[in-house]
Amino acid sequence: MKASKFTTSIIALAVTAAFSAQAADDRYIIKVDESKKGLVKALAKKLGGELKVDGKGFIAASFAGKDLSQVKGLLNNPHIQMIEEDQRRVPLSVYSDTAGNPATTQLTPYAVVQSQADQVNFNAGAGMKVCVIDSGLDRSNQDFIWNNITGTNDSGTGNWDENGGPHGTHVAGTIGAADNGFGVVGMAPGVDMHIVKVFNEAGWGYSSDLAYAANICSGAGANIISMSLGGGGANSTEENAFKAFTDAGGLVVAAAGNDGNNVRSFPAGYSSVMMIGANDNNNAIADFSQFPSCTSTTTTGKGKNRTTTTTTNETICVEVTAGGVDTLSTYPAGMATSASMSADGVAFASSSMENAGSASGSTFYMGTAESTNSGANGNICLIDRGVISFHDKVQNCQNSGGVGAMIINNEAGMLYATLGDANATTIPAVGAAYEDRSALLAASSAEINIGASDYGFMSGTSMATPAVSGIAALVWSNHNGCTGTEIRDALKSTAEDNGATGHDDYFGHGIVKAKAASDYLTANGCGGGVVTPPPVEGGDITADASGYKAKGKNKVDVTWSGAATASVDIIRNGSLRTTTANDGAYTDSFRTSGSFTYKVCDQGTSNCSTETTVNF
Ligand SMILES: [Ca+2]
Ligand SMILES: [Ca+2]
Ligand SMILES: [Ca+2]
Repeated sequence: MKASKFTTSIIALAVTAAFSAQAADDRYIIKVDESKKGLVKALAKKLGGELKVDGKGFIAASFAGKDLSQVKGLLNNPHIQMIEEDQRRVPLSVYSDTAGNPATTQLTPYAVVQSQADQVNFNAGAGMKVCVIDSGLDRSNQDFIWNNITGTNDSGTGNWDENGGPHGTHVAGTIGAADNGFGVVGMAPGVDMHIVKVFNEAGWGYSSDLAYAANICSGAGANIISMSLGGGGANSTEENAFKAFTDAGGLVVAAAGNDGNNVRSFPAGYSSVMMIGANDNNNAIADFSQFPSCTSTTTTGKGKNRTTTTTTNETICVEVTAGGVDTLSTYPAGMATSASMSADGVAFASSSMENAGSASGSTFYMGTAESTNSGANGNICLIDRGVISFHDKVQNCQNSGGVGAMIINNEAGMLYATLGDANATTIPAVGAAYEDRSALLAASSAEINIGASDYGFMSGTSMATPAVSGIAALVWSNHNGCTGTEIRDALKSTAEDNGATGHDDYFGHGIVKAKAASDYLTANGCGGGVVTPPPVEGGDITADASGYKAKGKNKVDVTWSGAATASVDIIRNGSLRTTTANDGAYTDSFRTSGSFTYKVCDQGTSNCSTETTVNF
């Protein structure tokens, strides 16, 4: 079997506009000559406008009850360049990463919030250990509690703590990056990990490598095996290795694959291994996430006796999903490129376009930057997307003396772009989200940085898999009397249904939720849905119920003694049927058939008789 790693370069943000285009709150943007802005502000105020935003070269104001043409009519002034509706924008992403520079600030990847990992405390004393079978974890990254991490060298792939590409380091960070004020935070921060390096840059491994690795994980005392890898074709040696680990109480988690088709990958396809799909930050399935069928067919007998049986088995398809599109995590030091920016000292999300470096200064709004403008000299250019190429915009900023460029999207979401192959510019340039436009234009200073980073983005079911492994460790650390299979069942029972209603091939049970799973185990015990009812308190009340038919109706005579209150509650099938005088007898009457369980309780208390069942 070829085991190819499951990283995809597809940055497929299918963010179709989901915001309203209607004019909102009678708000308008008025573009003005900056030098005459005070005059226009005074005019707007005089005409009943209420100033909302005082930006560079524009203001935003509300005019109660006025439509666009009325406002244009009111504000007929030569210093006004343009008036347009101030559209209401809402955040498109249900979840997003926190913004900032990970070298100095700890960022929370969106999947942490989406999966409720931030709502459960990791219990470091529980001794959870996750075994990561991947391309090594590079010791150069500082965002790990290295004392808690061990590994196994492999003669074929080299030292486990030297990266064979960034994949394994990224995966490990999603599981257990430390909660320490910088970098990122993992699902189970600081969890013990054992690293088995089965890949190097070439990205190859074999079934036998994985079977061997499973034994190493077992020997290292791991509770969980996390494999962001897979390939086609089952192999009995490999399957037996993971089944043995599971049978011994462990949990094995593996990626569904990134080909966006219904092919079943292995080891995820084995019943003993939990298959993980990837969703994005809008709770949508990743377009690359594989979705094998949950049905399998087996043929028995020969000739006329040949029978084909189709069985449904949810352990051979995707069981749950977690965030795996544009996942921010750890890289070997300096191997990632990242951008960070701030405006008036506040961090904003940004994307790296081109030209490593740092720049800071006053902001200068260049519109769409179709020509040079001496006002940009020494400043950070704020530029709207549109009309000319990104490269030419940055070139015009630079030729104007600008020290850095920020290009703001003209449609919803973050602007991800480059300056092209023939880049002749040298100043750092970043993309910015449309949603931040007003705030950015209102800022008077900005700072942008593009550089080699220890943190970067990857997409793939490879990124969703360690998210689930880490969440399993997090939940399990609070319920460490459970088995891996019980943790697996709890994660499935409490996953948030998405996509087609109910269990489906893409999401399985849905997006994992750590808090819900932990609460579920607290409420139900490790066995989950098998609820052991509390012993029925007989108290002093004894009761009986007998059913009969009369005039086409079902009748039940309930009789009791020993109740202490003036009235008693008659409980039928767990719900209050009536409260009646404590006179020892009540007759219930109804037409529906079925099974009816009665008990009698002191009014408003849980002091009840035992239950008696009557069937019609
Ligand atoms: Ca950290
Ligand atoms: Ca499976
Ligand atoms: Ca579903």
